[in-house]
Amino acid sequence: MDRTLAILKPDCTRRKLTGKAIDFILEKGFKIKAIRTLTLKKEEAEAFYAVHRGKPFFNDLTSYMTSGPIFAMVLEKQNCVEDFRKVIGHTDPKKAENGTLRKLYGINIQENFVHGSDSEENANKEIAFFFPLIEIIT
Ligand code: IDP
Ligand code: MG
Repeated sequence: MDRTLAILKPDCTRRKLTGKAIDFILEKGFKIKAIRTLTLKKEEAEAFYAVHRGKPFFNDLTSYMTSGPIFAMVLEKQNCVEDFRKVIGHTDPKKAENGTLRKLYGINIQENFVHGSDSEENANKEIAFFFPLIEIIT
């Protein structure tokens, strides 16, 4: 079964929206195969978002992502990567489709509530970033 890496970002945790986000994700048919909460260190956030190094928002992004606890989750479903990207919506909450997580709860293009892997290849890498294999095998 296909898997993706989801992150409930610090603005979700800070506003105590974790439960609502998890309910929403489960109601959309995703299974949570693994979950953990942690606060990223700066170097960890920089490594996770390495593809964005050099962009104007990189420093703000990694500061924001280290500003408080996050929840990282391995989600499972058919067509998981693509379907979860649909569920979270456009990067910018203002442009996100109605009924998506970012439209419902995102604050702005940076504090946009949730992360979802953008390809199967990246999903595998991002899952391995947060979870040892033993935690996600059934
Ligand atoms: P994605 O999360 O929808 O895949 P990416 O372009 O991969 O979007 O950007 C990663 C994260 O960086 C976004 O989720 C958001 O938190 C932040 N970000 C992206 N573009 C901007 C921007 O133009 N200004 C500030 N933050 C941004
Ligand atoms: Mg991305």
